[in-house]
Amino acid sequence: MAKRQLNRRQNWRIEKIQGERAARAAKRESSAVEALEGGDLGAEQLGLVIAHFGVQVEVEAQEGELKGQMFRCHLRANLPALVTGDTVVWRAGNQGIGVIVAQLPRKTELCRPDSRGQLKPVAANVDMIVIVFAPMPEPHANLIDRYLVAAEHAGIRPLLLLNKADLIDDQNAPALNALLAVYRQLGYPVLEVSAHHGDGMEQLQAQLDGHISVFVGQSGVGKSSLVNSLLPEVNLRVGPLSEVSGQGTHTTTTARLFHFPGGGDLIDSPGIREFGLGHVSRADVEAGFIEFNDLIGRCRFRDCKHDREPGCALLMALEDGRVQQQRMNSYRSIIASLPESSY
Ligand SMILES: Nc1nc2c(ncn2[C@@H]2O[C@H](COP(=O)(O)OP(=O)(O)OP(=O)(O)O)[C@@H](O)[C@H]2O)c(=O)[nH]1
Ligand SMILES: [Mg+2]
Ligand SMILES: [Zn+2]
Repeated sequence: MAKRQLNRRQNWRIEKIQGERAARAAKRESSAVEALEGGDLGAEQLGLVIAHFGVQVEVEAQEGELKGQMFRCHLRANLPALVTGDTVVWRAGNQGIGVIVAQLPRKTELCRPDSRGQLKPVAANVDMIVIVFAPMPEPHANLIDRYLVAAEHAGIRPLLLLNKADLIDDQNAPALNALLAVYRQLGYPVLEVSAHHGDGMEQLQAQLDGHISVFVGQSGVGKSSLVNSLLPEVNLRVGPLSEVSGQGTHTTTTARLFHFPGGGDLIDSPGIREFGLGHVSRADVEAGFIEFNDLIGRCRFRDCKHDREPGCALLMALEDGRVQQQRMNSYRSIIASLPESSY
């Protein structure tokens, strides 16, 4: 008990210190904005958020004389958190630093919960989510399925991309082929490429042309390497896998948007360790498993948990192969990880 109280007191202190620090930063920020607004600010104009750095964002001018140029901007205090891909109204300041005045409504929003389980948008206005995986680090079907649920939930088209095809060998091929077969059978588009050797990169470019896409996936699967291969002038930092764990080393720390010369945009995002789905309900998860669409609502019991109930439409479909075992396992693990209130 004493220990728990101590922990609570420690937590309280940590939260207090963090709160004070955030308040000081906000105060500094608002006086910076006030100073700017007191000076000569340019006319309101449209901008695109290219990247986010703590309390500032990098904005690309979308119209007028400044079109295509980049500006660091402060945020007015009343604005919601902005993310890469947001369109904004901003005003240029005198020392190359501007002010964001408003955020335009998002067409789409890809979210994931942060380490405290709070919902955070990762990218705005994308129309394609490219789920990248590789032979190394070893792919997790469950993570891919979580991204698919998030994509279906957000109404964003997914593309499954196996990178590092040059690392496919006799050892890992059977498992990789089985994994790809699961998604091909569901009708999801699947591509195999190698950022290093260039195989499949033209097909990938053809899929990306004219779209606003975001690369997501585990750290170390080669998202930034793919951007470098598609846009050689970009030259992003890439990092080796850890020799100890074989996992990625979290090289990219902030999402960033790039334009394709022929039209379309691409957002590189930081890799993740795990992807919770705290913000979706059981019904959302079921809707995210597209092969369940014809089955949901056909179980004998209305509140069927598709566990071992008699007359369960999902279990029958599992039996005769219309639902694949691997997907059923993912479904169960995702449901088990949801907060109890969403059951
Ligand atoms: N063999 C091989 N290695 C690759 C390929 N693409 C990337 N890599 C290597 O994989 C490692 C990770 O690449 P990154 O591009 O940094 O991976 P990332 O997904 O951006 O990682 P985070 O930024 O941490 O999320 C680097 O050592 C790359 O050289 C590929 O096609 N083949
Ligand atoms: Mg990266
Ligand atoms: Zn059922």
